[in-house]
Amino acid sequence: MASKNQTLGEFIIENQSSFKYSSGELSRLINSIRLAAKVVNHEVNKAGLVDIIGAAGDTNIQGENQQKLDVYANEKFIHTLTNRNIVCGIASEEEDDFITINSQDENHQNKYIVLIDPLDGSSNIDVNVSVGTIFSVYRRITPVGTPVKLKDFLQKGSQQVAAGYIVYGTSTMLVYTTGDGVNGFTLNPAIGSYYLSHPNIKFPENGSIYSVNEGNYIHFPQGIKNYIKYCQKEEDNRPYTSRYIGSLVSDFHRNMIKGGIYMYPKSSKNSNGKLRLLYECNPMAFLAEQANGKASDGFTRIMDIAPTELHQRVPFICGSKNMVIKAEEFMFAAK
Ligand code: AHM
Ligand code: MG
Repeated sequence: MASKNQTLGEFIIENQSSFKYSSGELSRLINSIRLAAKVVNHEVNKAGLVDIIGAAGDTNIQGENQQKLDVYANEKFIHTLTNRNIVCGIASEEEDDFITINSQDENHQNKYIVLIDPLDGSSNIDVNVSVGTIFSVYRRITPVGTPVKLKDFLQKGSQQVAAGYIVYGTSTMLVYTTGDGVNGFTLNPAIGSYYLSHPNIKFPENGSIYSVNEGNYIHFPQGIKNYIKYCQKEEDNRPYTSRYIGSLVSDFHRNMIKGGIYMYPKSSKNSNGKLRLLYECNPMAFLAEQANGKASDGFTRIMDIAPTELHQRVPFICGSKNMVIKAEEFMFAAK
C-alpha cells in the first residue's frame, strides 16, 4: 500500500509484482531514469551560475568544456541507460536517428526501448524558469536478440508500457505511470531521495485554466480561436484564467493538479503544431489518460495516431477531460 513517506526506490520494488509483464527489467529502467535525473537536476540547479563558472562552449577551470544543458542532459540519460544495459534502443529529441544498443550479455535479451526529450523547454533555462525531461517506454516489436528497427519506435502511444516526466521546478519531481495510475515523487535534495508526495494524481474533470501561446492567436485554426473566446466569456464559471509558462512539463503539471487545458494547435506558421508526437505528446497523453484526463489533436485521440516518422509533430490539446471535449467540439464545429 502506497504511503506518503515511501521513497521511489521502495515504491518501485513494492509495485514491481503488480506490473503485468514484471521481470524486474522495467523497474531497473525506471531506476536508471531516476538516477540520471538526479545528476541532471544537480546541473540544472547550477544554471544561474553560468556567468561565474562559464557558459556553453567555454572551458571551465578544470579545463573541461562546458556544455549546453540540453546536450548534457541528452548525454547523461543515454549514457545511464546504455551503460546499465537495460534497454535495446533509445530515440531522443536531440538525436537525428535512433540508437541501437548492443547488449553486452550474449543473449541480447533486453526488450524495452526508450524515447526521451532530455530537456524540454530549455529556452527557459536562461531566465530561471522550470524545465523538464519527458520519457516514454515501449516493448520492442521486432524479435529479442536482434538489432532494433525503426518500427520498434513508430508504435502508437497506446502501446506504451510506461511514461513520465521530471520537472526541475521549485522542487524537483518525478511523475510517472506504468499504466496503473499516476504517482508523483518529490526529490529531497539534502539526502538525494525521491519521496511519494503525490499518490494517484487525477486531473479534475473540469478546470478553469487555459494554457496556450496567445501570441500566435491570429494564426490559429478557427476552432481554437472560438474555443479561446469561449474560455474568455463571462458566463457560468468563466472567464477562465490564462497561464502559459512555455514549458510543457510545467504547464501540464500545474493543470493536472489544478484542472486546466494545454493547447499547442497547428497554425498558419506550423502546419502540424510544434510538439513532437513521440517524445512529448504520447507520454503526456498516457499520463493524462492515466490521471483521468484526455489528449487529442483536436479530432483524434493522440495515442491512436500511427506515427510515420521519429520527429513527427502533431497539434496537441491535453488536460481536464471536459475541457478537452469542449475544445474538440469547437474544432469539429469549425471544420
Ligand atoms: P522544445 O522541445 O524545443 O523545448 O519546445 C517545446 C516547448 C514546450 O515545452 C512548450 O510548451 C513549447 O515549446 C513552447 O513553445 P512556444 O514558445 O512556441 O509557445
Ligand atoms: Mg521538447
